[in-house]
Amino acid sequence: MNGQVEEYSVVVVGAGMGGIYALHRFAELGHSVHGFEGAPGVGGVWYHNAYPGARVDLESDSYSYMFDEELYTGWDWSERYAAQPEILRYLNYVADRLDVRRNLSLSTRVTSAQWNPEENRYLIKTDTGRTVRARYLVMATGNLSRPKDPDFKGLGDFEGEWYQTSHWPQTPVDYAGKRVAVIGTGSSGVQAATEIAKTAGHLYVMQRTPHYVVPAHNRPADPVKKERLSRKVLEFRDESYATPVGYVLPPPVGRGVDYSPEQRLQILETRWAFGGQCLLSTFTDQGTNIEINDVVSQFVRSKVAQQVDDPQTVAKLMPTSYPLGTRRLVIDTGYYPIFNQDNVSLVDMRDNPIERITATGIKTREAEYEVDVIVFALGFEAFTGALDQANVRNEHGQQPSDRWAYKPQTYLGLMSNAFPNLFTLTGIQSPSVLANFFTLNNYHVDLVDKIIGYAEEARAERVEPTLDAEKKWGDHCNEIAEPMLRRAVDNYMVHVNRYDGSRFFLPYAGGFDRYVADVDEYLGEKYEGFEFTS
Ligand code: N01
Repeated sequence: MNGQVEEYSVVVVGAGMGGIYALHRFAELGHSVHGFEGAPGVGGVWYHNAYPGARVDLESDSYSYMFDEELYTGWDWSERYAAQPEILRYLNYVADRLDVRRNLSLSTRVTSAQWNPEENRYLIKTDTGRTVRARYLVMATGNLSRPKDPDFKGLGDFEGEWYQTSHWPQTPVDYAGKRVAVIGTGSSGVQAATEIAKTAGHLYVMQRTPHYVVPAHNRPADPVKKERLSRKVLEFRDESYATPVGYVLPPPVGRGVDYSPEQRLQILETRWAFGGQCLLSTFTDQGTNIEINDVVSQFVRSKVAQQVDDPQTVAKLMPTSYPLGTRRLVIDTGYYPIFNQDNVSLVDMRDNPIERITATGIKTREAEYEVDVIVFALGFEAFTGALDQANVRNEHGQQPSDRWAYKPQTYLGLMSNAFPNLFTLTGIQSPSVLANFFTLNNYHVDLVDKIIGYAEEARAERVEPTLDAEKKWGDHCNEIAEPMLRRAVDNYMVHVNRYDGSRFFLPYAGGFDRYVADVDEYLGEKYEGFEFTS
C-alpha cells in the first residue's frame, strides 16, 4: 500500500487496553477504522513491561474488560493479582475474540499526524512508509508508556548487560548467579528487585527516594467470586464507575478525626490484612489532613521495621520526606524481606548519587559497585511522552505538549482547543493514572463514540472544545486538587511551570465517580463546551 493514501474515518494509535477496545467499538459502530501499533504484538505497556516480577497492582477480576458478559466469563484469572505474562495472554485472547487484528497494523509506528484544516482530516505517516488520512484521531498511547531513558555518564563504556524494565526483552534474560543492580524503586523497581533477589548472585537495590510499600496478599483467584461477578458483569462495571478509582474496593470508613487512636490502628490493621490499594482510601480526610495522613504514614513505616532486621536498612527504607499517597503507593509481594537476605544490599543514593557508569559497574560519590547486569527502573516521560513521539501537530504546527507547557489545558481530559478531532484517551485532567485503566478506557471510548455520533448527526466535520470550556474545566480540576496534600509533592503527576513555578496536579483528582457526574453535567444534553463545524 506504499505510495497510496488510505482513507479511514477513525485511526487509533496504540493497541494496549484502550486501543483494543477502541478498534472493536468503532468497527462495531460501522466506522472504517484502522489501528497502528509500534510493537509486534498487542498489549501496549503489558507487552513491553515484561520484566521479572511484573504484576498488576489491582485485582484481576476488576482489571478486565467489563462490557461484554461472554468475553468476561470466557477468561479465568489464575491469581488475585495477575502477573504480566497472564495479562498479555488475556489481551491477546480479547484481541482474537473481538477480531481486532483485521483492522490493525503491528510493527508500525506513527511518525507524524498533521491536521489539515482544508480537508478536516489528519494526514498520518508511519515508519513503514504508509500515509493515511483520517477524520478522527484517537490516541490510545497511554500515560506511562514512553520510558525515561537512562542518561548516566559512561553508560556506553559498560561492558556488562543493561536493560530497562519498561522495554524488557521478549527473550529470557539470565541473571541467575550474577551481580545485578536495580536502579529506581518505584512500582517497577520494587517488583523487579523482589523477583531478581531470588536467584541473583548479589543484588544492589539503588534507591533515591523510598516509596511507601504495602502488601498485595496475592493468592490464587477465588472462583466463587468470579462466578458471582460474571453473572452480572455490566452491573459490576456500573458499580466500578461509581467508585473513586474505577474498581470496587472496601469503602473508606469515614473521617480519621472521628476515631480514637486505638480505633484508627485497628482499622489500619484490617486494611493491611486485606491488602492492596485500599489503605490509600482508609479515611476520607487522609489526603487533605496532614495529621490523619501522619497516622497512616507512620503505620506503614512501622511495618518496615517489622519486616527488616537491620535497623540501618530500616531507616533508609522508611519514607519520611513526604506523606503517604502523594506519590504512587507501591503494592508488593515480598519486597521488604529481601533485605534480610545475604545476597541483597540497599544502596541509598540520596547522599550518595551515581557519578557515572564504568566499564565494570556503577560509581557513586562514595563507592564503586561491580556488576554484570544493570536494570534501569527509572519511570516514564509521563503523560506527554508517547504523544510527542507520535508527533501530532495542529494547523499551527503545535503539539499538545507545546500548548500545555505553561499549564495543562484540556476539556474533560479528552480533547484540547486548537486540536480538532483529536481524542487523548485517559489524558491529563481525566482520572488517568489514578483509575483502573480498563474502566476508564471503556468509559472514554464510549464518550468519544457519543461525541462523534453527535457531530455526525449535526453534519459537522470538525469538533473542538472552546477555550472557555477548557478554562472552566481546568479551573475546576485545579480547585479540586487545591486542598490535596499530593499537589505539593514533586512526582510525575505534578506539572511545575518552569516560568513561574506554579504547580498543577495533572490527573483529575476528584475520583472516577465524581468525574463521570461532572462530565454529564458539563456536557448537558447538547454536548456543551464543544464547537461543531462543517
Ligand atoms: O516509575 P516511577 P515506575 N537516578 O517514576 C528513580 C505504573 N506501574 O516505572 O523517586 C536515580 O514510579 C526514581 O527516584 P525518585 C504505576 O502507576 C504500575 O516504577 O525520583 N534514580 C524512582 O525511584 C507507577 O506509579 C505497576 O527519587 C532515579 C524510580 O526511578 C508508574 O507505572 C508496575 C533517576 C522511578 O519510579 C511508574 O512506575 C510498574 C536517576 N536519574 C509501574 N531517575 C503495577 O503494579 C529516576 N529514578 C501495575
